[in-house]
Amino acid sequence: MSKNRDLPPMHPASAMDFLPPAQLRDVQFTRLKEMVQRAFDHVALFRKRMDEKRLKPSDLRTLDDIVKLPFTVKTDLRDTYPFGLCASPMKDIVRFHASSGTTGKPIVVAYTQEDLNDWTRAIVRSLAACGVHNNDIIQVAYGYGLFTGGLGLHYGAEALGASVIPISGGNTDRQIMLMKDFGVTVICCTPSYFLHLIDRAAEMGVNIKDLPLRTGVFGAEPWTEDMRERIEAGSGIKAYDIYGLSEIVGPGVANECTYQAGPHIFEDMFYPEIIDPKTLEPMPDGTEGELVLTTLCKRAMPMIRYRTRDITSLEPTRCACGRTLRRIRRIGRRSDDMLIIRGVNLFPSQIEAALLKVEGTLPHYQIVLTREADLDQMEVQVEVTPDVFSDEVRGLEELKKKLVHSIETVTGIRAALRLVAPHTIQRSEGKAKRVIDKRKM
Ligand code: DLL
Repeated sequence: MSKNRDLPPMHPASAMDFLPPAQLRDVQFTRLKEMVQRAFDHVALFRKRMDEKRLKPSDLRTLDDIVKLPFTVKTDLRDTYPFGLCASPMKDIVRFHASSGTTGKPIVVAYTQEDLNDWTRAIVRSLAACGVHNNDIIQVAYGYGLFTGGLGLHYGAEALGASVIPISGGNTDRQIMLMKDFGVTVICCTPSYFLHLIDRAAEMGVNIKDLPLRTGVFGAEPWTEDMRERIEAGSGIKAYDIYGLSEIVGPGVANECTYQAGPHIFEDMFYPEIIDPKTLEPMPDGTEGELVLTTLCKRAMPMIRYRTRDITSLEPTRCACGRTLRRIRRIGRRSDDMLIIRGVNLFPSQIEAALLKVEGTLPHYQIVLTREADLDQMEVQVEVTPDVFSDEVRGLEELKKKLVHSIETVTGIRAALRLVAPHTIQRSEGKAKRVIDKRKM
């Protein structure tokens, strides 16, 4: 089968990608004013922060005044759990998604029907930017459910007119069988999972290079140029970077075009800034700092100056594709301790919360991350109390089961668990070293 590498005509939804800069700023400013007014009128926390700064929505005179507005952070979502940041009445909210919070409770995000339509448009633009079109057969192997990856890509791919296989994550052999039998041309999943798919396919006697698959839309976790090269060399496809986060919408905040030169932010919908994470001062394009995003269209849950914790920079130059949208440099690290394991976000404090729910352990634990066959593995080592340690094997097995269950309930991840004797885990003089990350990309 030949791979159709011809680029399709531009999708109408992509027209916004090419707005002249002055026009883009007009759109952004108009939308920003509406967004700020909406948050001020309906979100108590935002109004309180504006009042503390003695600011009113009418104080926004130009787009640059955005820097006067207060920041929003992840703990704001935790503190107002579950619906405290909603700006729409429940009758207008049609969907929730959720992502890991820093402790036992997730953070919740809400969408009106219009929000979902906007998100779908962002995904259509994302897919169209990397040459995906209505003749494509798209395997959506991001998780479906509370995670935004599966459903986000799903509706966008359908709206593009492509044929969607909503297979969700996991079940690798079946993924490979369908990819082959259905003649899948585009796959959406985490980059590490795709590397695993390549290896598993080889074990099954399937060479992905012989299949019609030509494009991968990869994101939800950090990856590198080296990984892109490995993926492309190992599978013969083009690998594109898709970026997003639940708090802002999910996937589709930014996506690479066929030049593969960093994801373009859909700036008419999501206003980007880079700040110094220590001083919180704005930084110019080209300098590395923390990405801050403001939603310009969201109704159910507007996010004003949300600190993503993702470290990147805004490319100072225009992309050769002609899009006026700025690009972010690949996101390699975060300014907080959030880990991403097989695309699932995890804070070490969640593990602590899960362990503390179970009697018999000491508050000394370590999370060891490794990568086997391109898949992340997590082992939690935890010290048990001396009396438990001298208990029979059956008692220890019972405790282990309870801990694994507790971790799974809090984080959604099934970890390997090792009970260790009191005082086995190395003590640190300063901050406890909770995570040993042996994964290499
Ligand atoms: O991961 C949304 C998503 C789904 C993006 C599918 C792309 C594809 P969260 O679970 O809220 O949302 O995690 C968001 O994941 O702040 C980044 O730290 C990281 N992340 C997402 N995409 C990328 C990427 C989804 N392309 C957090 N490169 C973000 C690096 C990424 N990190």
